[in-house]
Amino acid sequence: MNGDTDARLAASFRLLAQSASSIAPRSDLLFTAMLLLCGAVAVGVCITLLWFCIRYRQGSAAVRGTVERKLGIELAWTLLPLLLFIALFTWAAFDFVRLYRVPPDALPVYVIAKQWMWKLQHRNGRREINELHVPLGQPVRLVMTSQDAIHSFFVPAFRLKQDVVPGRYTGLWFQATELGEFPLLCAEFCGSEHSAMLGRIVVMPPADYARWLDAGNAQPGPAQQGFARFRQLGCSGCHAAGSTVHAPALEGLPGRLVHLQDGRTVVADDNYIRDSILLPHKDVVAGFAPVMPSFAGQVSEEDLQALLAWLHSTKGPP
Ligand code: HEC
Ligand SMILES: [Cu+2]
Repeated sequence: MNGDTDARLAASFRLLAQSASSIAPRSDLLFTAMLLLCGAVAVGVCITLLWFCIRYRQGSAAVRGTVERKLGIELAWTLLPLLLFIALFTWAAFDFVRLYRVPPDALPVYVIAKQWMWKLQHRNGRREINELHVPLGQPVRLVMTSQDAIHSFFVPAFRLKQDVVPGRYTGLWFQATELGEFPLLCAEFCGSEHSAMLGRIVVMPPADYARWLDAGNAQPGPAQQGFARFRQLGCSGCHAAGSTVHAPALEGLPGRLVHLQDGRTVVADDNYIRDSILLPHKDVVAGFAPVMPSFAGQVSEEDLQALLAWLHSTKGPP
C-alpha cells in the first residue's frame, strides 16, 4: 500500500457520516451523549455483576445473611439515573421541536414522492426529479406528500429523516452548511424498487443557486399555478369577493385561527387546508353552511400543493 491509499482509507473511515447541515452537529452531540450515558450504565451494571459473581461464588467465605438496608445508596442509584435520563429526554425534545419550528424566511420546496422517485418543485416553478438544488446557508422548508405508498425522505449528511405519507403533508426544514453533493435516500420500504429510489442534494453558493433557479425555467411558479387552478376549478365562484355564495375569504388563511361549527378552534395549517378541499364536511367553519363540494379525485397532489403555495402567497386583512 502506498501513502495515497492510506490517506484515502483514513478519510473514508469515519464513525459518523459527513455533517453538512446546521442540525447535524447538534444531533451528533446528542447521540454521543446518549451513547456515553447508556454505555456508562451498561459498564456499571456489568462490573457490579462480575464483582457479585466472584464475591459470592460457591465456597467463598462472604457473609450471606440478612442484608443491611442503606437508604442513601438506594435513593442515589434510583434518582441519579432517573434525573440523567430525564435531562437527556428534555435535551432531545428541545432539538426535536427545533426541527419542526420553521423559520419564516425559509425557501419552500414542494416534494411529491411516488414509486419510485422524488419529484420536487421550487418556488419559481422549476421542477427536478431525484435532485434537489439548494443554496448554502439559507433555511429551506420541505412540504412533502406521497402519491402512493409511505416513503421517507432521508439525507444522512443533514441528519434528516421524515416519513412522507399519502393523504397528508409532512414537513421539515434544514440549512446546509457545506457545499457539495449529498445522497438522498428513501428510508421506508415502499415496493420492489425501493432500493433504487435514490437522489442527491446539491448545495450551491447562493449566487450560483439563483442563476441555476432562473436558467431554462419557462413555467409559472406554484403560487401562480395555484391561482389559475383556483379559477379553473370554480373555487373562485364561491370564495372570490363579491360572490353570491356565502363562503369565507381565503386570502391570508394559512396560520390563522379558525373557529369551527362544532365549537373547536384550529390553526389553519397545511393539513387543515388540504382536508378543507378534500373532506369539506370534516371541519366546517362557524357561521357558514356546509355547501362546499369535495374535490377529492378532481385535484392532483400537484394541484393541492399549488393551491397551498398560492394561499401562502396571499395576505388577508390584518
Ligand atoms: C359551492 C361553493 C364552494 C366552492 C365551489 C368551493 N368552496 Fe371552499 N368553502 C365553501 C364554504 C361555504 C366554506 C365554509 C364552510 C366549510 O368550511 O365547509 C368553504 C371553506 C373552505 C376552506 C376553509 C376556509 C376557512 O376559513 O377555514 C377552504 C380552505 C376552502 N373552502 C377552499 C376551497 C378551494 C381550494 C376550492 C376549489 C378547489 C373551494 N373551496 C371551492 C364554499 C365553496
Ligand atoms: Cu420510497
